Amino acid sequence: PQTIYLSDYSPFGYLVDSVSLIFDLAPHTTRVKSRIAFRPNPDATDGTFFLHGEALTLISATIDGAPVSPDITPQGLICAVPDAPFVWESEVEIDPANNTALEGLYMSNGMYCTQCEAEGFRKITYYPDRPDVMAIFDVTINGPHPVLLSNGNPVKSAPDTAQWHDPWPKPAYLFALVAGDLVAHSDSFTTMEGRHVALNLYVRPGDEGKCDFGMRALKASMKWDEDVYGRAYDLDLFNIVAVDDFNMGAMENKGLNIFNSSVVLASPETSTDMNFERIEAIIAHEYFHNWTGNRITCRDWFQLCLKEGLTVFRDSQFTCDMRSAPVKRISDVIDLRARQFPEDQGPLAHPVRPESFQEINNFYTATVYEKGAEVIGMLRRLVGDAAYARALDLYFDRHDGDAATIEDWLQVFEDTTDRDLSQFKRWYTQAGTPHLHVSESFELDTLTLTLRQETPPSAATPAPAPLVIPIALGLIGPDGEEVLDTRVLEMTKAEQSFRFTGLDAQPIASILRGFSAPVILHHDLSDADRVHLLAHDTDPFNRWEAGRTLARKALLGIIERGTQVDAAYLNGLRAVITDERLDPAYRALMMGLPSQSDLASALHERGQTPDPAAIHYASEAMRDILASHLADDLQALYHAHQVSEPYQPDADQSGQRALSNAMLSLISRTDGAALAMRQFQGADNMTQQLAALACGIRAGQGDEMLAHFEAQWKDDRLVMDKWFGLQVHEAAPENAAAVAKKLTEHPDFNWKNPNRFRSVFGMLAMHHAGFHHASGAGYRLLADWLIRLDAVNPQTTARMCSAFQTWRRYDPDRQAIIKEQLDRILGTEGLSRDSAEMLTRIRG
Ligand code: B3K
Ligand code: ZN
Repeated sequence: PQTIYLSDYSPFGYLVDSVSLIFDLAPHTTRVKSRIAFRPNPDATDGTFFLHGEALTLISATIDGAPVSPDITPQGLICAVPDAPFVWESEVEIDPANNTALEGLYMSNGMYCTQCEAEGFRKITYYPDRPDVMAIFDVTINGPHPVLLSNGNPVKSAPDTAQWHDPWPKPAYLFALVAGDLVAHSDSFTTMEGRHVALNLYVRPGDEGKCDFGMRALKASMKWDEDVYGRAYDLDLFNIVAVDDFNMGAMENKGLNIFNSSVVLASPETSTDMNFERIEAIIAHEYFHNWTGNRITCRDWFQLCLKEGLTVFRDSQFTCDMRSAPVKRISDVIDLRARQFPEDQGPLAHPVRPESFQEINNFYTATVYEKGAEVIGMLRRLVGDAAYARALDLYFDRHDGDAATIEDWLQVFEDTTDRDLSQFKRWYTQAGTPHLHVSESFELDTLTLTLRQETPPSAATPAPAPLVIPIALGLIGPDGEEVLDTRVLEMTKAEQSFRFTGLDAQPIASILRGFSAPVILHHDLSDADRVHLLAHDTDPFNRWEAGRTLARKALLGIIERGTQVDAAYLNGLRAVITDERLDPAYRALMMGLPSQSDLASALHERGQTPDPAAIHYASEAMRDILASHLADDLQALYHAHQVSEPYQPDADQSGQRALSNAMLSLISRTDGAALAMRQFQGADNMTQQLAALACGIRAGQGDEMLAHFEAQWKDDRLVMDKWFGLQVHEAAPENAAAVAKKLTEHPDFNWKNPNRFRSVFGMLAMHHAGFHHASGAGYRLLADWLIRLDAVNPQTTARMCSAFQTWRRYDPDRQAIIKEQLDRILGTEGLSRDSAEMLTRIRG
C-alpha cells in the first residue's frame, strides 16, 4: 500500500468552475452523470489530469462533447486534456445496495444516503476528490421517493425529481444526497443578519416523537455561534437526516448534515441523560463545522485538526455554556485520558498534525480531535480571551472560502498578538504525552517550584523538543485559604524554576488548574496535602483531581498491599459528596473511580505489568469499602436527590439522577438490588431504568429484568443497542467473552449494522478484565469478528482494531495470544488497507 506524505503536497493541475450531477437512482444500478467545467490551475506545476474513481463502471466520457478513452486503474483515470478551459462529462454506474462499507452512496433500510468524508466521493463519480478542490455544485436527483435531498437550496421539486443548488464552493467530501420515505420535523430560525432559515430533521416514519430535543439543540447552537463567534448561517435551509447504518457519529455536509440515528433521536423514555448531552454536543459540533470546516476547509487531510480540533474546542465551549463548565471540563479530561493518552503512549502515536498515512480514515483519532482541541485551549490560555477572539475574527476574515493549513491558523495568532509561535507549533508536529515533574522547596517566605518536562520518544517523534506549556497555578495556605489566585506560568524550557515570595507559611501548590495542558503531572504531595486540596481547592478541576489521585493511590494500594484505605481520604470524600452547596453532577463525578484501564496505564507508567484480574478485584474491593464507609449517607442522598418534577434532560436534573444513581449502585452491593428493582419498576425514563438494570445484573438479579426490558423495547433498535451493550458491560470477567458470543447468536444481532456490532464488541473491548481475561477468549472472539466484519466494512473494523493498541503492556502469555490474533487477522486474504495499516502499526 502507498504511503502519502505531507511534504509531497502539490496543488491539483486544474480548477473546477462548476459541477453538475444528475442521479438516476436504482438500488443496484444507479446512474450518475457529471458535467464538470475545468480550467488549468495557474498555481500548479503538474498538468496530469487524474480523476479519482473507485468501484465505478464507466459508461461514457467526453471532453467538450467529443468521446475520450481515459486510462483506467482501480484508483481512478488519467486522460489527455486541452491546455485551456474544457468541459468533462461522464456517466458511471454504481451499486448502492451492495455498498456495505457505508462510504460513498449506500442504502440503509431502503433509503439512499451518502458519506463522502474523507474519500468517499470517488465512489460516486470520477472527480478530483481532494479538499483543496472547491466548486459550486448543482444536483438533480431522479427516483421514486417522496424525499430527495442534496446540499444548498432547493431549485425545483416535482414528483420523483428534485434539483438543488449550493451557492458556496465546497470540496467533494461535503457533498451529500438523501432519498427515501422520510418524515420531517420542521421549525425555523431567523439569523442575526435577518435570514429566515427553514430547519428540518428528517427521520423514518415512527421516529417523529424523537426529534424535539435535537431541533432545540440545533437552534441553541445557531444562536450560540452568533453570540459567541459572530458567525451566522448562510443558506435558506438547514437539513439533518437520521440514518441507522453509519460508521461514525455524524457528518457536516453543507446544509445537509447526516447523523447516526443514535446521536440525534431522543426521548426521555428511550435515551439517557448522557445520550441527551451527547446529542446536544454533536448537533452543535456538526453545525459549528459550517464555519470551521465548510466555509474554511482543509488544504489536505494532514490539516484535519484545523477543522476538527477547532470544532471540538467550540462544541466544548458550547456545552460549558449550556451546562456546568467544571463538570464538562472534568468529563473531557476523563475522556482524554481514557482515549487519547493510550494512543499517544502506544504504537499508534502520531502528532496532532500527522506527516504520513496510508488510509486517512485511520486518522480520525482522539489525538487529532481531542488533543487538537486541547492545543487550542492552551493557545487561548496563553494569548488570553480577548486576543483569542480577535484572532478568530481575523481567521474568518482572512480565510473565508479557503482551504487552509495549520500555518495559516497560527499566523493569525502571530499577527494579532505579535507572539512568536514557532515553539508552540511543536504541539502540532510532535507526538507523545509530556511528563511534567515538579519539585518544590520553601525557605523563609519563598516557595520555589522547579518544573521539568520530558516527552518520551516514539517512532513518530524520536527526539521530542521542549514544548510551551501553560501551567495554571494557585496556592492554598495551611488554613485552607487561597493565598495566590490562579495565574498562568509559561514553561518553555526543559527545566525551569518559578518563585513565589512574601508567603507566611508553606502553601500547597495547586498545579495545572483546569488541566491547563494535556500532560502527565508528577507532583509528590502527601495524602494529607491532597485531602487538604480536596477540601479547599478553589479550582473545581483540581479539587476533583485531588480526590481522583487519592482514589487511584488507594486502588493501587489495594493491588499492591491489600484492602486498607486511608480513612482521611474516605472522610474527605464523604464531606464533598454530602456538601449540599456543591452541584450534584460534580459530586457524582467525585464518586467515580478511575477505570480499570486507567489503573493499568498507571501501573504501566510505574514500570509494572498490569494484572487485569488484580485490578478488577481492587476495583470491586474499593466499591465495597465505599459502600460500607458511606453506608449512613447512601440512602439519605439517594432519596434527597430523587426528582419529583417531570423529566427534563437538563444539567440540573441530570446531576440529581447521576448522584442518586451513584448511590444506588453502592446500595445495591448490600441490599441484593432490592432498591434497584423498585427503581426499575417505577422508572419513567431510560436513565433510571438503565441504571437500575445495571445494578440488578451486577447483583445477580438481572435475568428477569433483562427479559422484561427486552419485551418492552424489542422494537426500538436504539434501546436494544443498550440491551446488548449492558450485558457485556456488566458481565463478570470470566464470562464476558461468552456473554458476547451468546449475544451474537441473538436473532437481532445484525452485525452489519455498526451500532449493533459496537454494542457488543465495542463493549467487550472496553471491559478491561473481560477482554484481557487470561484465557484469551476475549482476544480470540474479537479477532474472529474483526475478520468477518473487515470483508464488509473496513472502516468500522479498522477503528475497532485499536482495542489491541495497549497489548505490549501485558504479560508474555497474554502478549503471545494477542500476537497470534494480530497475525491471524493480518494473514486474512483480501484484508482491507484500513485494517492492514492499523494492525501493522499496532503489531510493530
Ligand atoms: N467530519 C466527520 C467525520 C468524518 C469521518 C470520516 N471517516 C464528523 C465530524 O467530525 O464532525
Ligand atoms: Zn468534526
